[in-house]
Amino acid sequence: MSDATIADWDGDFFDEAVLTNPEPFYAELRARGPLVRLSRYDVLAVGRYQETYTIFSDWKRFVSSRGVGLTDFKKEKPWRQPSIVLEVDPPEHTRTRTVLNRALSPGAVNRLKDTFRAEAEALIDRLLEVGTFDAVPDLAEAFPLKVFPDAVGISPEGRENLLLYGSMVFNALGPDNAPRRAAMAHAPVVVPWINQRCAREAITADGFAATIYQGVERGEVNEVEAGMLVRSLLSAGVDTTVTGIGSALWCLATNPDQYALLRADASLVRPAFEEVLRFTSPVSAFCRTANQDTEVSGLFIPEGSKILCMLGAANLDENKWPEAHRFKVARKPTGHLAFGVGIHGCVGQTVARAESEAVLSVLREKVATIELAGEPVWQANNSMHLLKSLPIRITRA
Ligand code: OVM
Repeated sequence: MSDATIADWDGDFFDEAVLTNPEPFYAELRARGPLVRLSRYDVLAVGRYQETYTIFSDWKRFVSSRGVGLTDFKKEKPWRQPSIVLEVDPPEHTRTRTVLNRALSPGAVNRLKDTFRAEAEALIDRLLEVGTFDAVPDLAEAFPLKVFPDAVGISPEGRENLLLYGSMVFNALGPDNAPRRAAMAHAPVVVPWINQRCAREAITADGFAATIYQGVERGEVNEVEAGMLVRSLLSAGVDTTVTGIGSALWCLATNPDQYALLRADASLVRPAFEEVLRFTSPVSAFCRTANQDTEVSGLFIPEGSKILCMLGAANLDENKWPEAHRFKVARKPTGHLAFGVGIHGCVGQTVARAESEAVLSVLREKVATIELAGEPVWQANNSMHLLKSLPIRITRA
């Protein structure tokens, strides 16, 4: 084994100016080598495609059970009871993942497509009447906040808590900075609300949550675990899709030639969304923890090292993606890491695609032009690259 030492860098990913504009950080990270040590946080960081792929897919050496944020669950108490699917390794992971795989299966998601489409039509018809609006609250948040909790099977009231909870979950992966503290301030109200929504008596008879609870009858999970898996859906399914849809609108508003291509060819809806994911990486970074002394690309990684895996940087690596910094709806970026890779790869990606494809399909049919009506504003978040505000103007086709 080679034991070359990983060089230090004092770059600060969790600075609010970097979180809202991460590209320069990503570029410097890739330029500095396969791995760097971020001295401020005493974590390793990886941002080239190949090594990010290697570390993210190797669940034996680089575990999730010690947490996927900066906190090492072996040394510090997590802010909430760990997720029983995200923050575990096989064999525990295999059992819970099976239950989620079934609940979010292609068949289950296919049955929702007509509803997603009808909701997208109703929403975009209303927005065409208005013309100029903020695409973050009025579209990117409005659409998932309607269709996703309906699909899970949770009651309509209090849904604004879902965004507040998502903000806690994703900011909690970072250090104790201002975005994390602002999000956590809502915990006393939001955490009990979420936990109540996950209970068997609170869910509807026909959603993803009901399928998860069928895992109890099948002897795969107990009732407490089923509630925890519903919590996973509510943790991971809202902010991510809000960000994906918002970033799609941002990409199209700022690349009118690419929107014209999409308008001309319905078969580009799916690849266009994959390119949005590659180009913007809604989840910017998750950690893994080295569970043994090991090496990657000839560099020594001591046991216990946290490794910040910069999916956003890997998705912009010029060595993997020619013209990586251009948004091209026809690129078909197979192998992008926006959904992760390996056993922990996004279990809800079929739902995410169905939601975004409903929105993009209706958009390309009904909307002739999308343009900025003001400056886009990004929201500092410790593990997501998301918009706070996107003023746009749309015209009818
Ligand atoms: C969870 C979960 C799963 C994926 C992502 C996520 C950090 C949470 O199981 O709670 O966001």
